[in-house]
Amino acid sequence: MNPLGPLVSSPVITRHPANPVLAAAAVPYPAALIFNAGVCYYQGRYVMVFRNDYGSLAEQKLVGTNLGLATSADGVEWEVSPRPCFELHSDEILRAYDPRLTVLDGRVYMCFAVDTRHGLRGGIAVTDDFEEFEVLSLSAPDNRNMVLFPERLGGQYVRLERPFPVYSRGSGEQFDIWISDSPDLRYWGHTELLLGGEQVPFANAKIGPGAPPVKTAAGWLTTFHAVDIDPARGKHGWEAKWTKRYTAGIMLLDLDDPYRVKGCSAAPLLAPEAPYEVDGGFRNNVIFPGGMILEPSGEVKIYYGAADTVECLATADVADLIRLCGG
Ligand code: BMA
Repeated sequence: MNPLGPLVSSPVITRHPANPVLAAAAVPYPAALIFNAGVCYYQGRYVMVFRNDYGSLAEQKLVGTNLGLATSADGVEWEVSPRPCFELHSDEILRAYDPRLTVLDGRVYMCFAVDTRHGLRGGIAVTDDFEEFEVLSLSAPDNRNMVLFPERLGGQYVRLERPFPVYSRGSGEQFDIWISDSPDLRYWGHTELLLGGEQVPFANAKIGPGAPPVKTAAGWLTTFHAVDIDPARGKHGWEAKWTKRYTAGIMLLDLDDPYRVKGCSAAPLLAPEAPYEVDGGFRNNVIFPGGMILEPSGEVKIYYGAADTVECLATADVADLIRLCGG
């Protein structure tokens, strides 16, 4: 694979001056890394479910993962609930992480990744109050980064996902974004390739879905993450060697037929540049977008985990994002 060299963020994006908008210090229970959150607007409040890898920041040691809950009146200042809201653990299931939230028919659906002893699975749960969650389905391994559309299309629920076809795609991590539909959120099929990693000029390895799509007149707008690997990269975080960089891209899917990509940004929407993205984190150079809210004003709030350590916010104008996708 060819190293890609420096990548910069699109001029249409503005990092919020309050970044990081959420970090471990604001969490009233054991917490170390707060990142890769799902965000939605529900019953008059912004709601965030965030990943909490707990342990010790000072000792650079992690012992477990749960999901925490935070709410906000403005999407910038967050108040964290006193207890974590979701955790999966059994003899088979090691942990659930990387939540994404979709409001659909007045309920909140949460997609999440699950590490199990026999592979990585994508889960879907539903809640009305962020206290009780009903797990509706867990995919076959290996699959994760699932995001659910906020509407049924042609009567079907639709999700984006990212399976890991190791055996057939050769060595390395050449993984792509796929799309499936379902009559009931439990049984998924009609699976097709949506976007191949080779179509993204700022990836030389895997890509995967980001935040659940938002509806615009031009189409479904959705972020994705793109990974490039440079074997020459050395220590960029806690580990001895971290050769990956994660950037965020944006694409537009056809409104009636989301199996059709209308356009995709040719350059990153967000590339790691700010201090909290490139320095002092668990894994530096990681931008992992998991939440996207379209405001009535046309402002788009994009929430992303930075350096696998803190949660951040960037904004852009919806018309600019559509233009980046060639729309
Ligand atoms: C991916 C996932 C994400 C994480 C990213 C960078 O494979 O594990 O949760 O943010 O790697 O470490």
